[in-house]
Amino acid sequence: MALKVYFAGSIRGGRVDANLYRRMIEYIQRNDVVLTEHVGKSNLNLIEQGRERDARIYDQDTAWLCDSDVLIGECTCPSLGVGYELAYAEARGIPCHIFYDRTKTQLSAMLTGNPYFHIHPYEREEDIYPVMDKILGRS
Ligand code: 6K6
Repeated sequence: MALKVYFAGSIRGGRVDANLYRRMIEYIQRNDVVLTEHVGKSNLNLIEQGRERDARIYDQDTAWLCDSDVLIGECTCPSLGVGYELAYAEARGIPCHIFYDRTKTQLSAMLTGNPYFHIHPYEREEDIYPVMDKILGRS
């Protein structure tokens, strides 16, 4: 059966890796369901539109998280929201896989120091996909 994947990536933390998120999401979507496809879209409205709109985002995202089988995060670009989602998922026992480009950043010790998280440093984008196959039970 198709897995429900919560893909986490920076939005207000910066969109420098948005195209990478899109490619990772498209790869997952070959066989599985991504609940958060919007994370890979270009032309996102990054402007704060008030707490009511943000409350709807929070409610929707936490509901999707609770419904997901696995969280896959791309964490090269630091994001408070992604950090929050990782802690939220951990508290609910949802498996969390974190990718980051080790040539570009060092991950927070609050992630690398927590044995709950599966950490996947990579140096080239093509290294991501075989690991993703294992996570998604494709190999
Ligand atoms: C509309 C269309 C696309 O984005 C929007 C509005 N903003 C958000 N919509 C949905 N989820 C969001 C939005 N802003 C942040 N998030 C969640 O937090 C995503 O699931 C990301 O994984 C994470 C990014 O957090 P920040 O702190 O980088 O914004």
